[in-house]
Amino acid sequence: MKKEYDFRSIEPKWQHYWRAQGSFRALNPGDPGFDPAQPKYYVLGMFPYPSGSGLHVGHPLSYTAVDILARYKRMRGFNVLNPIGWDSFGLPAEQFAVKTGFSPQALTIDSINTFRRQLMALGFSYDWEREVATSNPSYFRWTQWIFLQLHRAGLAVELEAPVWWCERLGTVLANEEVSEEGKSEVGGHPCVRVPLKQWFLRITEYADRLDADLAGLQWPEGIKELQHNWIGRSVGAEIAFALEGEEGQPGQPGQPEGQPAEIAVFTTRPDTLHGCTFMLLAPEHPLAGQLATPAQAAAVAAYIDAARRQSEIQRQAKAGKTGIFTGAYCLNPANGERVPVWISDYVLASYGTGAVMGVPAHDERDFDFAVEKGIPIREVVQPPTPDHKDIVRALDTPVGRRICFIGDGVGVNSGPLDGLPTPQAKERCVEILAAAGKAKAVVRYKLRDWLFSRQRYWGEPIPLVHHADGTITPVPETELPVLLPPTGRFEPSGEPTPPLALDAEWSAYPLPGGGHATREPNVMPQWAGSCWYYLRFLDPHNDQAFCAPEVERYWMPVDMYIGGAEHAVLHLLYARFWHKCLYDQGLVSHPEPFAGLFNQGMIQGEAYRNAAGQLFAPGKVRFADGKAFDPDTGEELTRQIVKMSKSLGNIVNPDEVVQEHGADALRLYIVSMGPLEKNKPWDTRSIMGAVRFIHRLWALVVGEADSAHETPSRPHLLTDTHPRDAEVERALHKAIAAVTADIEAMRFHTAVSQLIIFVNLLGGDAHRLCRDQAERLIKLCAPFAPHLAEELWLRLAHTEPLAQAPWPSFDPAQVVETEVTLAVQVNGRLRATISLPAAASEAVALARAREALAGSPHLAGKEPAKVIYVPGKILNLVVK
Ligand code: ANZ
Repeated sequence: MKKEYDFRSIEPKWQHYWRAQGSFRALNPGDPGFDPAQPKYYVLGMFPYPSGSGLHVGHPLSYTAVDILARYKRMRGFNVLNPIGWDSFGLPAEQFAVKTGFSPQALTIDSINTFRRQLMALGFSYDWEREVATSNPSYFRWTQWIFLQLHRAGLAVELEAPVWWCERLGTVLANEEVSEEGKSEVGGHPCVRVPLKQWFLRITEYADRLDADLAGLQWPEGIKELQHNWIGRSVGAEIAFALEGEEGQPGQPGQPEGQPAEIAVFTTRPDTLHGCTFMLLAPEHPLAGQLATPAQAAAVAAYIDAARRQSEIQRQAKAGKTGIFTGAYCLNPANGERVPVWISDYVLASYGTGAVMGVPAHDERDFDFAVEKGIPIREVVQPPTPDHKDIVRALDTPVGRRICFIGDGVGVNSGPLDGLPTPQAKERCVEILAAAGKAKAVVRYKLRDWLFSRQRYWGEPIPLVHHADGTITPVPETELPVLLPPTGRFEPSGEPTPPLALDAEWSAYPLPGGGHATREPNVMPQWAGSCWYYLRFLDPHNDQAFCAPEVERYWMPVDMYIGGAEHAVLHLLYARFWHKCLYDQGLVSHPEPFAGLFNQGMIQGEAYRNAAGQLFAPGKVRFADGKAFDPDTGEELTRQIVKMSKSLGNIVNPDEVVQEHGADALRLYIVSMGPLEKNKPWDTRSIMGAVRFIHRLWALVVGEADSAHETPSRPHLLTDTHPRDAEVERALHKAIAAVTADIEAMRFHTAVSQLIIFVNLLGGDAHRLCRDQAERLIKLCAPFAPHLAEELWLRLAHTEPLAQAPWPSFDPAQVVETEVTLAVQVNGRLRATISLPAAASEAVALARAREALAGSPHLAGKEPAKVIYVPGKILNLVVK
């Protein structure tokens, strides 16, 4: 029989017990036993995408953090909601299905089973009754329902937008399936972007509120800043340039249809209008193809075609600016000058108006373009000093020195704006032009409307129907969910269409009066399901509504949301957007979903390097005396911090760690690695610190007892008669105070050190602990090492589980440092140490020092010439 702690039998025992007892069930208003007086705490870890390869160590880090909070808050008397589910639609399952012939459904179920088993083995206190998966029809029925509410509110619109199309493969591809060079990941075939009708959600309608409401959130400042920049509010003006030959007749009869007589630009620098020496259109601008003069037509068409083959990101990242002159001119509304119209792919069709007034003297991209194309550069804002830091380019040209100054200065060469400082010049310019109907002040956002349709199989079908007359109607709510056809494999059609359109039987939507309409063939993006899952967790089995209103009112908002910083922008912004739409329709009670947010850092990998630079995975290394060696050559190796990667073989599989050391050891180690928010390297050997701590605690409470029998071997812990050690008692109060404060502040690594310090203070002497001290110690450990804590609790002959026991309290009086040790120096040399109250006066300190030094030669009855006293730190006596 084993004499030490046997996590292999004890951990699964408690996992089954908690499950069977429903220890972590959260009660909703209306449930029998629900106590409305209890405060609520909703803690949520970002739910995982159940990939085929199982959990990664990053998952246990954030989920352990969630679990510590959940267990702690439960012990503090909160009604805690700690749910888990699966973000189970997505591209990898579909790609795997196409490759192997398995259905994505079957694959997803397999992956979920693996993830569930792995999370259960870590002892997380989830309410498993609330498990959801976004790919279950009972879930996505409501994703579709919410989409219909957005559609009804006019927030879903159908527009043409480019998709990647690969002629050779005969399919539309996702961005992730196309390389940066515009080749398909499979086979490396060339791809082009072709326009297709797609659905957009009008998130830009909410840009202002998404930006302004960040202020009220308890989120890391860095994440708020990222969202703020992503939304990218910019204040400027829209200015109209008439096309040459069409001045003064916008919208006049006789004008060719659909061709406006002017080009509108968006600018944040209207004050630089007099310095505009060219006009730039995005290749996708409606006028781009129409303006070319006959001489330029072929070159313009070729340029536009080439631009289609590149993504916006590629176009913006390109070194060097390219462009083509259309041969046409427009007129500067400020001074009537002729301005040549160019097309360039550094102008984005989707931002502003898709047209830019080129001001090379004050915009660096325009400067580079003008230099490249030999366009004049005219200074219209004078820098405050000749060597100002905002002068970002300088070039000597045959016609003189030209600079690019992007800062604020004073207007020059600008008629009525001359002499005006930049802020006033901006206002004045818009005022003058607005009076003539040629400009208006506008606010623009970087944020674009959300491209919401995907030409995939493994997603939620968009529940709309297209009719022969071109109208689009929602699928009646009673017909939801719109299910996927049973197979995900379709023969390529040779046309850029979504795969669902190829299933004729599925596509045909029978009309009540006979005949058929066509189902919308696009599916939703993976983001859709995660936009509202935190709401479904509240009421996951409700088949009348996505969530009952009284339940939503009780639990929302989420008090603490924990996940990776990679979701700082898209997921968090999309979820906030949906939530605000639901709020506006009166379907939720609070305008924001996540009151608190915390981003955990990444866990990095380790590797060992030899002199030649070759890297070894930790498993391939021999360790001795705290050093690492190449097992073949004996060469000593140095430790390196690297990314975890399959090729190096240094990916840590949580299953293996649990099998070898147990879930509690993994949990303790993973949160003690360092601050939760920091990136930190996994260190295979350091987990032994956690293992030793567990054994030490076991030995203190149980000793040599046979772990197969639930008997304690520390009889003194079963009675209340064992004497209480005052020093231990004081240290315990300090530990309780510190661990409590650390958990509240999410400093779990220092909380664990407090526990270790306390246990080490006992020096392995179990008899320094009495029963109620052991109990409080076990409770303190419960959030971190719940299996061990639960077992020790049982060994103390408790019949009620620890999971529901109250958190220990501390006496503040015991926590203050009453006595401190003070160094006494004479003429700068340490001569004695004395013990005295921390706040003792100088007179008291001096009297104690005299006592301590009585009879020593250092003071020898002399009166000190000077006394330097820093309470709690030092007493220095200067003796002549
Ligand atoms: C003229 C000008 C002169 C500009 C100058 C800047 C400096 P933010 O602040 O990011 O909103 N711009 C407008 N639409 C564009 C598009 N579709 N693609 C690429 N660039 C575009 O930037 C607004 C500025 O970005 C605008 O102000 C415009 O250039 C450019 F001395 O207009 B500016």
